[in-house]
Amino acid sequence: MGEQAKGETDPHLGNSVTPGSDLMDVSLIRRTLAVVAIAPLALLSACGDDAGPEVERSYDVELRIDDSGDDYKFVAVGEVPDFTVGDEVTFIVENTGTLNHDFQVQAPDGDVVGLAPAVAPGDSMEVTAFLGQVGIYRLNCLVDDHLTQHDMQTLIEVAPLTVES
Ligand SMILES: [Cu+2]
Repeated sequence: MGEQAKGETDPHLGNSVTPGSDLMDVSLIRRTLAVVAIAPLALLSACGDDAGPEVERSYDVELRIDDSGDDYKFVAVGEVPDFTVGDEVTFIVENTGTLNHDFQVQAPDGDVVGLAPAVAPGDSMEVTAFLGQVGIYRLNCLVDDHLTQHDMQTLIEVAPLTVES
């Protein structure tokens, strides 16, 4: 005991310049570090152009299985709303068909933003999804070959926010 480690001073101390950073990044980082050094997440959201995922309105949409002979199709009960970015939608899907179905909400970029496990005929499922992107969302059923063979997919279009008049 008592023997101390020798020769382990760090030769890199004081020489930690990161190569490859462009000047704008460096000055931005320096400035923001001084302000929010402890809260990188706050920094991220503060820098977002679109104010991040904020719920503009919430509503339910009821769906059921098509009863006109196509058991592999979700249809809306009543009027289809004008889906708009920022909407938080609770899809209530009643399995009025004769097969098990599940329900997946897929965003335009491919991310899955909602998923309900399969339910038997007569049961219903509920998924709340935040529609944070403009574009085509896909409502899929992933049970067996429902999507791959029977194209059990309903598309909804999410429109940009418009200025209220
Ligand atoms: Cu299905």
